Amino acid sequence: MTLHHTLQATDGRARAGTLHTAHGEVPTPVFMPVGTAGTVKAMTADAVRATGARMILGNTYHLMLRPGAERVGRLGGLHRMVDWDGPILTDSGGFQVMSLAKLRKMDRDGVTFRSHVDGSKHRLTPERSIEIQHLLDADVTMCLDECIPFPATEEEAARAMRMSMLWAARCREAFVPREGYGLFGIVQGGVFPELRAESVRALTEIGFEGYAVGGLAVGEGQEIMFQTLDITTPLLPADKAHYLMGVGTPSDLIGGVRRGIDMFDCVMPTRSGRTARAYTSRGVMNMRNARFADDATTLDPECNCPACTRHTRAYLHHLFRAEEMLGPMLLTWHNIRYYQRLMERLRAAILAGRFEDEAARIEAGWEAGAA
Ligand code: PRF
Ligand code: ZN
Repeated sequence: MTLHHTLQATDGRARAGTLHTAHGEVPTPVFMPVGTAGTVKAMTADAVRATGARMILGNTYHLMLRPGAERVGRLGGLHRMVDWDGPILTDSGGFQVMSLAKLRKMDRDGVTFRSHVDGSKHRLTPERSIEIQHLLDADVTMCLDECIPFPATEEEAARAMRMSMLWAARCREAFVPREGYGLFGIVQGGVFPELRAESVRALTEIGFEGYAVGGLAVGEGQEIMFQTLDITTPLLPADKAHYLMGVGTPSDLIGGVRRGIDMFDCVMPTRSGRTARAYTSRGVMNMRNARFADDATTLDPECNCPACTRHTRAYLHHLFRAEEMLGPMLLTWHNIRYYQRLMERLRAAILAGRFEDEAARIEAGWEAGAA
């Protein structure tokens, strides 16, 4: 059987399920730490596992440029190269080309661009993106799509969405099915309800092992993102996994789960960890802040990560002020653990039929900390 998703419980539109993959089962809702270039930055694979993370994300764009997809294939695939025996989802490259590459030239067949690393010229087509993701040995392969910036006109959103749907059909053709592996389609269409509905119809007609909502968290703000989810997730096949790409803050994750999302990825916990921002049960804290210099208390008393169980806020503050590597390492560990625990709590609450109670309890903690 190909990769698939089963449901254990629903509470409102929130869902608790399991993603069944070639590299094991993943309880959902799930947050996938981002391992862009073959590493979750500042973390060993053992450390990532110790946070409770069960699935990570890798990037076609970065890995095709360095060390090269064929080379990763020769090294036995991404799991072997990074020592991650759990499932891996890879993004298709289109989004990263648009945000990182230089001199991009998009045509109906694909996109040509220059590497942000060394300026060398490369081309991604739907077929090449799928081939690269096969070489990486991704459990979940993503279709090549075009994510437009916000704001965009309805004409521009329609053009990009329809081209992405043609590319999705070519990705489906190019994808070689294997036991436990799957291909996800990506819904586009900006903030326009009719375009989102047309995109879902096009993708479900082709048929995928899972469905992602793309084109959100690109500057539209949380309210418009939630409104777009409200009109999109109810249209997705209920028996397939729903993945919200590149999202988000803890508040975004609660709102996404509430609206029927099963999977998330975001650089936020890792990137924030490297810049001294800690997500805690009492809200966000910047560990560089002078008020932590003599603070001998625990970063987050509700957390069981090494930063919280073995160190003080004052020590974390010192590490960042002294620009020691251990600062980013400990805070990345903490932030990923925080995101994992958030997902664990939401899943348990859905199974118990008290999702809204738990969401309110978590949000009350952030507000108490802000006061
Ligand atoms: N498409 C792809 N990857 C993505 C996005 C998208 O729309 C987003 C949007 N938030 C993040 N990553 N392929
Ligand atoms: Zn912690």
